[in-house]
Amino acid sequence: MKTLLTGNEAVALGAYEAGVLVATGYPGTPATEIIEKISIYPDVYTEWSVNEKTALELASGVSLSGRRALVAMKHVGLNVASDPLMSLAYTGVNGGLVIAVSDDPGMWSSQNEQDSRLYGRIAHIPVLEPSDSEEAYVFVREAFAMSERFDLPVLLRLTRAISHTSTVADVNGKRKEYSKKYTVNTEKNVLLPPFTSERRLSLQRRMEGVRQYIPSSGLNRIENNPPLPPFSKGGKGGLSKNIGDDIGIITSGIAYQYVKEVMPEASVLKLGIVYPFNPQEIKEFARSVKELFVVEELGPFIEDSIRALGIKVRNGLLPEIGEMDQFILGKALMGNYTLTGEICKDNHATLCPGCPYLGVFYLLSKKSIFVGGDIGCYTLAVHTFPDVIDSTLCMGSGISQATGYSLSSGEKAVAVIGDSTFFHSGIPAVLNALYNKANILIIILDNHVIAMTGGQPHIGTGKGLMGYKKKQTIDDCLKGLGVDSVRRVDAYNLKQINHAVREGLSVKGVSAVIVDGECILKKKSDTQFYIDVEKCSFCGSCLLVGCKAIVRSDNSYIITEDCKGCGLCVQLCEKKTIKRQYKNNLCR
Ligand SMILES: Cc1ncc(C[n+]2csc(CCOP(=O)(O)OP(=O)(O)O)c2C)c(N)n1
Repeated sequence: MKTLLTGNEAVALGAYEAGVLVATGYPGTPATEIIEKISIYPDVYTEWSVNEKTALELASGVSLSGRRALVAMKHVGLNVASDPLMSLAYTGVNGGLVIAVSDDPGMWSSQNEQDSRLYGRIAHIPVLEPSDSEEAYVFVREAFAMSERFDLPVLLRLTRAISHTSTVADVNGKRKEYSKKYTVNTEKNVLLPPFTSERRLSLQRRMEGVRQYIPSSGLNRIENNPPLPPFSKGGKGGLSKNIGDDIGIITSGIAYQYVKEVMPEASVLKLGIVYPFNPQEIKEFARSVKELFVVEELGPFIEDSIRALGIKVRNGLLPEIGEMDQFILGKALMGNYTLTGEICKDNHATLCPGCPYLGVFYLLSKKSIFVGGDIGCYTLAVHTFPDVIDSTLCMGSGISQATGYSLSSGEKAVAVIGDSTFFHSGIPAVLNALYNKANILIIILDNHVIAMTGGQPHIGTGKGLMGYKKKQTIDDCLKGLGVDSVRRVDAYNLKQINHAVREGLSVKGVSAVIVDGECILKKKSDTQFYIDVEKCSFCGSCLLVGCKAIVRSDNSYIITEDCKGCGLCVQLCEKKTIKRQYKNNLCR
C-alpha cells in the first residue's frame, strides 16, 4: 500500500513491523516524532526516558533479553548516549538494537551541527542512511536484521530533511513478532579485562563481516547512466571542462536527491550503508568512470574514506557547514564555491506572551550577577532580556558553569535550568556543586512539561507516553540530594520570586528556588487584560516584563488579543491602569 510518510513516521512504522518490543528515547528536534509515532502502535512498549543514556541502556537490556529495541534521539542526544554506545559494539546484541539519530545540518533547532556518521567510525558500528521515507521504512527493518546477523548495534542516521519531509512509501503494515532466547554469557556481556581483549578482536571480525556483506546487501546501488551532454557554463574548478566525459558521483542520504535533480544523467554509487565501506565496491565504481565526485552534506566523511583507499576524488567544492540544497550543489558543480550551506540566521523566537519565565527573567535582568543558562524554552529569554543569561552550552551544563564561575571569582553565581533538563542531566551537577562546596543559587523553571520540543511529559509530571507514571518532585529531589535551602514560588508573583531569589542569594553554599508556572500553551485562561488609556501615563513600566502581548501604538500602549491573562504586567503598573476583563465579555 502506498502512503505518504515523513521519514520519522516511516522509521516508526518500519520498526513496528520489524517486531520491535520496546522503543525508548528523549525528545529532540528533528527526531522527536519517531517515538511519538511508534507509541500509537499496539504491542510496543514506548517511553520517554529521563535522558538518552538511560534510553540506550534500557534498550540494550531489552536486546540482551532477546527482543528487538529501537532508541531515538537527536544528534546531541547521541553524545549523551555515547558512553554505552561505544561499549555496546563490544558486547554486541542478542535481539536487534537500532539507534535512530537525526542530525540538524544548519542548526535550525540545535545548539550545534554534528555529523553522526562519525560515530560509526569511533564506535565501530554500521551506519545506514536513507534518502527518503520509503528507504527509512525499509532500512530500519534491514538495520534490525543486520544488528542480529553481525551481533552489533546499528545506527540509522537521518537528517532534518529526511526526518520531516513527507514522501511516498510502499508499506505493508504487518507486524512480525520477534524473540530470541536469553542465555548467560559472561565473557560476551561483562566488559572486564581479560574478556575485553577477545571482544575487541571479535568486534574487528564482526565489522569485517559487515564490510563483506555490503555488495550483496542491496542497500548500496549503482545507477549507471550514459555520458553527460556538454554543460554550457562553469567557473574555475567546476565540472565545465570535462563535462562531456563520464562523471561518477558517490553520494548518500538527502544529498542523493539533490544529485538526481541537478545531475540526472551522472553515474551514481548511492550508499545506503555509509559506514563501513567495501573498498572493492568503491574501487570498481571509481574505475568505471573518468572522474569521481563525492556529494555529501556536512563534512567530507565519505570523501576522506575514499581518498584513504588511494582513489582520486575531484575536490567537491561543497560547503562543510550548513544544510545542502539543489541550488548549492548546482553552484558548486559549476565551480562556485560557497563556504556555508543554509544555516539558521533568523530564528529569533522569543518567550510567548504570558510565559511563566518572564517574571523571573525580568527580576534577574535587574541584577548584575553571573547566570549560567541551559537548554530549553528559557534560553529564548536572551531575545527578550539580552544580557541576563551569560552562557548556554548543552543540557545540564548551567549548574556546573555557575559552580566554576563562582569557585574562580569568589562571587555567588546563579544557574537557571528547566524541569526536564534538571532530571535529564542537572542532578549530577547539583551533587557536584554540593560536594565541592559551590556558592550558587539554582533557579529551576518548573513549567510541568518539556516545552521546547513540543510539550512532552517527563518524570516530574507523573505522565508518560502510555499513561500515568511515577511522579518525582523537584523539591524532594533537591532535599534528598542535600540542598537545605529550597523554596517554591509562583511564577506570576513578582514579589514572591524577588523575595525568594534575594534569600537564596544570601545563602552561603547551594540554594534553590523553584519557579512554578505551567507552560502557557497548556493553560486555559478566561481572562485578558486591557489598558485604560484614559488613565495611563504611558510610563512604559508594563513593557519591562517583556510580554509580546503589550505593544506600542503611536504614543500609547495596547494589550493585544495575545494576552493570556497572566497578570505580570499588572504588578508593574504603578497607576493601576491595567484592568482585567473576562473573555466572553471583551470590551475593546
Ligand atoms: C542532549 C540533548 N537532548 C535533547 C535536546 C533537545 N532539547 C532542547 S531543549 C529541550 C527541553 C528542555 O526541557 P525543559 O528543561 O523542561 O525546558 P522547557 O523547554 O520546558 O523550558 C530538549 C529536550 C538537546 N538540546 N540536547
